[in-house]
Amino acid sequence: MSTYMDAQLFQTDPQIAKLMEGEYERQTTCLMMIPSENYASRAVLQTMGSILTNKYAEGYPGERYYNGCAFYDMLENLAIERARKLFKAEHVNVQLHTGTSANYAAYYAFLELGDKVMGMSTAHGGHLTHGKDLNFSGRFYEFHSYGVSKKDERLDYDEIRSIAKKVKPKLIVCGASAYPRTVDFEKFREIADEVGAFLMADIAHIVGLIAAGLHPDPIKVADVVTTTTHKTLRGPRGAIIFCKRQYAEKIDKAVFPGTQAGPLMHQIAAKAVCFKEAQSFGFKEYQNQVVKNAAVLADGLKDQGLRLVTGGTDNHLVLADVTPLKLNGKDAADLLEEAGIVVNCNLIPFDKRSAMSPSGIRPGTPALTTRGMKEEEMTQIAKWIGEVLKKPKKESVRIAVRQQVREMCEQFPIYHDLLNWR
Ligand code: DSN
Repeated sequence: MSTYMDAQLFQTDPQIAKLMEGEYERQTTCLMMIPSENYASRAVLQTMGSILTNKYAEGYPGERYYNGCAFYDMLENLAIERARKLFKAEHVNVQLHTGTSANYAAYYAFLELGDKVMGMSTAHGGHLTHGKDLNFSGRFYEFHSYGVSKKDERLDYDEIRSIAKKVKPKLIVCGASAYPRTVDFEKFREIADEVGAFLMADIAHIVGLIAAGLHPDPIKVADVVTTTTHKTLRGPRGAIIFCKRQYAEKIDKAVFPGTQAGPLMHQIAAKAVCFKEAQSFGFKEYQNQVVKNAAVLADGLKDQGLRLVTGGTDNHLVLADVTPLKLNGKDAADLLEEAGIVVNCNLIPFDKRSAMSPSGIRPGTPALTTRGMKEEEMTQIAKWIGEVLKKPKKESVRIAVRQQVREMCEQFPIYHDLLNWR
């Protein structure tokens, strides 16, 4: 079997091949610092770009609605067993297409339309599916948001408890997309128990840290846990759901036929590969380095005059307020991209600016750490970020940093033997 980037595509569709070549160049010569992104392994890429995409397999192993699924049954069972072992979970469903599909299916299993739910406000770091009015979650259910405290920008569990007592939700969702601190899942469990609510944890961002034992684990604490597989876990794009055994049937039915039909079996096989990689030598060291790198990056950005939300980080990302440098997050992210440093702009808690032009940026370390970068590189990158943001009118600074970024990337090659079509 060939690698996924071979000469055939160039012959069949040179337009797409050229675009892919451009993206390959971008991924290999830029610093990818969006904390939800990573570089999947060659084995994962190869599995995704394989003949496993060719077949339908609606249903579950041993109970398919299509014939010819013997190999698919075996590979889905392998994915399930590996995920259960890695996370010591009672039940796992590996068919979810995305994090949003996973949250949709979890709500479908535990809620009726219009039920009351609590989730973290997107303005404070929650995900769209945690009740945003523009998302299905905010339209189908009566979401009540909680956020972080104004004092220290951390989750305020007393405040969450008092909202829960007032609202009496059927389900509380914990977990976030832009929260740099440890989440106390036990505390959320206590609150959920006090008000008789189910507890759902969305661990998409921190799942790799959890698998490596670097962040408290909600799998035995929450009733249901959702995660993507492509962020810190470094697998294919996709998602999975864990739940207690007593909810297994409810969750499986909510996934199929409740909210999805044909599973993406090439993605499920690639998830199995990723779970194997996560149990292999080097995975814990990788996650440990992701966290160390984020801490050094945070210190470096502080030294450059950025204000860090919560003052630092416990995980893989930093949420930094760029307004002390008289910039907004969107302009900052655009300037950095010109210099080859790719981050996303982000709202910060109590932001006075809009989501399209917020006050913050959200750099993270998972992808850089996959390239083998360590503390020394993080210190240098923080300096470059400072140089670019402090001189927004100087294109020459961005050009000079771009060149140095290229040179650093050359020292930490990634996918250097994948481009195989010339
Ligand atoms: N869009 C993802 C992120 O960047 O955090 C969450 O789904």
